[in-house]
Amino acid sequence: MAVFLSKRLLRFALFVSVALLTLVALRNHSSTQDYVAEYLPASFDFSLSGFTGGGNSPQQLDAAGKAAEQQREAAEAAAEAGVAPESDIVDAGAKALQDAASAEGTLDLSKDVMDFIKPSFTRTDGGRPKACFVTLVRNNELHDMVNSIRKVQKRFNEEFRYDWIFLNDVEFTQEFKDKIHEEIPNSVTKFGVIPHEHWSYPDYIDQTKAAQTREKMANIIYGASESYRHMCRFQSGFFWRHPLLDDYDWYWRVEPSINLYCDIKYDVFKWMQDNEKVYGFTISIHEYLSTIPTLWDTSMEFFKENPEYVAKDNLMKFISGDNGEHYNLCHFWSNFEIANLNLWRSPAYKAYFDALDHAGGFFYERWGDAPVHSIAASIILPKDKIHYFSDIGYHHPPYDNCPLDDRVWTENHCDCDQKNDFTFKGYSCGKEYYDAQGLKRPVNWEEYSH
Ligand SMILES: Nc1nc2c(ncn2[C@@H]2O[C@H](COP(=O)(O)OP(=O)(O)OP(=O)(O)O)[C@@H](O)[C@H]2O)c(=O)[nH]1
Ligand SMILES: [Mg+2]
Repeated sequence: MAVFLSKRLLRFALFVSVALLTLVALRNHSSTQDYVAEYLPASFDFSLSGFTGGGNSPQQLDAAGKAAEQQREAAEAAAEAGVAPESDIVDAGAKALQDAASAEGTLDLSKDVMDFIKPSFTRTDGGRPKACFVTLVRNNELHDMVNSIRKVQKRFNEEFRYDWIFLNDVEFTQEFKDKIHEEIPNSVTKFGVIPHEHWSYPDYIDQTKAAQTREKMANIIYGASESYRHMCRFQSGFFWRHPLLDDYDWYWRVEPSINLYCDIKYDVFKWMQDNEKVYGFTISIHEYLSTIPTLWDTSMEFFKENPEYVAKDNLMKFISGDNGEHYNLCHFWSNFEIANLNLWRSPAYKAYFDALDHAGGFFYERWGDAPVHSIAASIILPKDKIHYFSDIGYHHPPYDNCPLDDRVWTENHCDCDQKNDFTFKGYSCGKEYYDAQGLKRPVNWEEYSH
């Protein structure tokens, strides 16, 4: 009789636990979806986004279900032995489902990229940002590199004295290092070789297919180049993982053959830090579609599957004119970046890069680091974290950013021609940027649009 009763009790407990588990799953489903819905463009198709339950992919749900099942079995055995009250069986099942889901990180909706970056806004050692210049460069670009360094030193760094990091896929020559030391004797300089796995094919890439792509793309700029693809992949997914950058939170990317046209009289890193900005640029431009045919769809697929990475109030409008349906090809020109390294170190960006890398477009197409950085920053950051440095006169062949504000131009001794400013010209994305940020265009912008 006692055995009969306890079996009935157990069946009842199991029934209650299954009912409660279903309720938990359903509740998570609607609340998660509601939470992310406001952060995503309306055109995001939730039916494709892995929202089959609690924001989990089917595999993750399976894992959660299996874990819950195991816990339930254990609880059932314990109950049979007369050690666990019925309520514990229910709690154990529900908890197992939640534990398994949050172990996958899918229910952790606080995985905001800003939580990851914020600690680097509050420096305790006198407020000086942990910042450096970072330059990827070849030995044979020494001359053009020295020209860039001279400009940056003269216009900014003689006063602020931030470190310079130089990276290369091969060892720097002694001549290269000596010349750099000579140019910047008062700055810390560090020279690093890139680890082989950051500049080579991962095992999931079909190298024959990659070689065929290079042949097919021979008539596209850098389409036939293998090293250019390694460079773009490195700038997208690895420069910030180089051990020499571990000591820093902020970087300014500098390339050979660039120019700074105006004095920069304030500490731009400190400005970024104090104003809690994350990504700063000077020039924006449209990408060649033929280099990135599947980048947008691959990216959207990732964000649909991982909607918790989509920032509230993001800058989607800058990169898409139809709320995420299509890419408008706009991107920040990444040869200049002043940004927070923790953006790239964040779980959100790392997962995004990983998805892109596995999709293979760095090699099977010719994905550039500029659209990759830009799509990520525009989606995973709140838009007020992105800053356009209209006051920094900058040149990377063939385009200029030249301050249109006469006061800024004069006070900072600029030597560029405002007529050459690229911001509002046809192929630029300045208009898209101003509109997406809700910024008022300069009064005289039309004068400089042709
Ligand atoms: N060490 C090394 N650096 C490279 C290699 N290819 C490119 N770089 C560097 O990577 C950065 C980007 O390369 P660029 O050739 O300037 O690419 P880009 O800016 O898209 O093209 P350009 O319009 O030609 O300047 C520059 O700082 C280059 O010096 C390479 O094979 N090895
Ligand atoms: Mg360049």
